[in-house]
Amino acid sequence: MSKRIIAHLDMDSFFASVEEANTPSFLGKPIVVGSDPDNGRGRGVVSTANYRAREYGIKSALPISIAWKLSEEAKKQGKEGAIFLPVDFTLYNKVSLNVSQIILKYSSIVEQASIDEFYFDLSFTNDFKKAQQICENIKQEIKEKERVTCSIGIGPNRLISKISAGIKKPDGLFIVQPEDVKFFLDPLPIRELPGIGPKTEVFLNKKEIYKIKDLLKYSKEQLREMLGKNGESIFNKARGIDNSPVSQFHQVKSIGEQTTFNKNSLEPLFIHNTLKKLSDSVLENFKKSEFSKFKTITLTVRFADFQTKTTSKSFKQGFTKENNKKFDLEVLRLLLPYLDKRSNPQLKPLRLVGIRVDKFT
Ligand code: TTP
Ligand code: MG
Repeated sequence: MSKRIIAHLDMDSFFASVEEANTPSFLGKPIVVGSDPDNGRGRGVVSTANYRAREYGIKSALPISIAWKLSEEAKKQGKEGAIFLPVDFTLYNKVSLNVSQIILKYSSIVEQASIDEFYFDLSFTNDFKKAQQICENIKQEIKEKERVTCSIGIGPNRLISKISAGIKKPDGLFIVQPEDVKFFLDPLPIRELPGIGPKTEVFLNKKEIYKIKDLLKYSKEQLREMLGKNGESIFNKARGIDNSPVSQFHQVKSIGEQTTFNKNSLEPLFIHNTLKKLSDSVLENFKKSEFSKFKTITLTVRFADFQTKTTSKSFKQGFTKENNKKFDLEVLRLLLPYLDKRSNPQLKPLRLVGIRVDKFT
């Protein structure tokens, strides 16, 4: 078997970064996404904070009231107070989907592991240098299109790629070659191993096991005795062994692209040309997929004032990979009402258009 090359991509301070990218006035500000702080009386927790807000000690799972206090203290020191925002899953899901589409252009085997994490298989490159170049391209494209950063780890299996993705956050790229796995893992705290949570960590610390190399002194049987079923898997992980494949089980359910104009516009020719480029690219991606037809087209427009509208239309017969003309025509039909008073009564200029296809067969 030729060597495996697996990458893991994790978005940086995902919810907060997306919020920051979506509202120009938030740019560069400390941002906290989570429950309502209610002037310090709020009862929920922080979902995430961007890296600026993390400088104040604000992070995921911290009570929102404490986050509020930390922000107030920062203000007293003359620093900028944090912007507190509620969770907007629809928005984050959309970006997550866009990110998956970008990765799919570079690898056909992509597994979504959570809203902001993806594994993808780059074994076809048969070369870590080439895999690195691909990952740099992916990072660049995400930055350009979604205006957010991510961190990627590359390794000989999922385990190593996942751990290495966290090494250089934010906006990092870290590569662990097969011959460096031991050198990489040995000094890391045991908590870095997926499967060792806070309780197991405390339990193992009591046995003087702190670093991954400390685990190497124990046999499979001893670890099984200490940790039950999980012990055997920890034995393998401590040695960097992980043969699990990247599974496409979590399949991409739709293909779409969107773009924000450099300048707001209601110029029919410009908007149509922009949309045509997007729909060409969507169709290109669809042609690369294993599906034969899609049945639904969704158009998204965002007005200058950020109001966002979508129109979906389903077609019984669906579109095949050859239906280019018909597809273009239907996209245009969805767009036209937004260019006049039918769906845009105040004739507001647009700032973004997007096109998405789904309901695959
Ligand atoms: P993470 O990838 O764990 O965190 P993150 O992307 O915010 O930051 P990092 O740069 O360290 O990767 O989680 C992804 C998203 O999941 C996060 O943006 C918000 C959500 N989340 C919660 O809602 N609660 C939590 O406790 C955690 C950890 C994450
Ligand atoms: Mg993340």
